Amino acid sequence: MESVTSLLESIADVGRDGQRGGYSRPVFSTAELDLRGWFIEQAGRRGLDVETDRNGIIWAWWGEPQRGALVTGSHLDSVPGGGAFDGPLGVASALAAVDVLKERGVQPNRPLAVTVFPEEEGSRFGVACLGSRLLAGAIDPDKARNLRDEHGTSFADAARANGLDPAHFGRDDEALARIGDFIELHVEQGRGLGEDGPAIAVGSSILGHGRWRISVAGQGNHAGTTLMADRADPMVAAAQIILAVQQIAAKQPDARATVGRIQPVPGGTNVIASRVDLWLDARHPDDAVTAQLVETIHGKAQKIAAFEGCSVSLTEESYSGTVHFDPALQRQLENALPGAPVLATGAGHDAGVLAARVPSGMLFVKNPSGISHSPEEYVEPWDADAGAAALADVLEALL
Ligand code: HGY
Ligand code: MN
Ligand code: MN
Ligand code: MN
Repeated sequence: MESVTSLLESIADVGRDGQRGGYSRPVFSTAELDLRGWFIEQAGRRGLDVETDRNGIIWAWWGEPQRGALVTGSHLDSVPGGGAFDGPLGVASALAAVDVLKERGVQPNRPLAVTVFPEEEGSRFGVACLGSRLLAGAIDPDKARNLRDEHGTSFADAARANGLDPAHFGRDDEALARIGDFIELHVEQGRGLGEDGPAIAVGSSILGHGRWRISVAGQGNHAGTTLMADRADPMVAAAQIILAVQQIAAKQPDARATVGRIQPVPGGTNVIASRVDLWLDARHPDDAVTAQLVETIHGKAQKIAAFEGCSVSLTEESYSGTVHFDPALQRQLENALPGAPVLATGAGHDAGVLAARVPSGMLFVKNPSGISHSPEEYVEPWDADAGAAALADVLEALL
């Protein structure tokens, strides 16, 4: 088996982010396209037959594509300045697990496919798990086609420029029928395993999570000629709203709420902004609590905006309810990995989207600090190889 670490080292220079380190590999960027090429080449080396489906998902087949296959995979795109493991670890481990199965002389009783899903992070077009949502019919294809990146390029145009026909986007029952079971191996994001825990955990559920755009409108004006008493400054309102998000979520056990992105319009140093857009990411195990949390935040934002002479609007951009993985499949994973802890995750995954349509499960590999969506994300080489071996054990038990 080629070690997972050496597989990841072979892409270690692809899409490095100069600003904060880590990797920036947005979908259809040169970096992500290079990684797709790397995957296709690695799959070919293992004798897997590669095809890209109408939603841009790559499938690498061991055996004839047919209903009820065993499928494992993850994503290669990243958040801006993301870690080396979020996504690629699952893909590299699947390739290494194929090596192990072949070395063991395993003769699959059903086809096995390794998949790569596009735009899992939603970093370029704003909706996470876009590829798996299209496959599963979890997003209106028209909405997907018209998603735009920060330069105004639509997902349809970007996809078309990369050989896809956006007119064919959408739920693909034939492809879904091919997935008898789906397993995603992923770097752990959080400290469930911690520094001293075992290398591998089995996933149980994914917290419901969504993204909302909060737009604060004020009065654009001159920074030098507008007296402080005469201002309706949306940046001042936005700053208080961001603080309120933290204060409201901190009071709700198990809630997570983040404003990771803020965009003043026009964003000039000597300009009082006309508008400020901020994006809220809110999550909780109970969907009703998330809804309540967002409503409380919206109400507080309206009060803050009014006090600052501004107005505010909140628009939901995407929401995925809490997902519990298939219990029977989860038991099979636990049986194949005796003693592995069972963990819920606060991170969204393609496996979570697919869980609505096919039996899905996850494995997590220890990340000692738990830090993710950051250059400090890390997996020890021996844990990465333990992950691939565990995935191979699971696949062998299911093949
Ligand atoms: O945002 C998430 O939870 C995932 O990493 N896309
Ligand atoms: Mn991921
Ligand atoms: Mn991620
Ligand atoms: Mn994922």
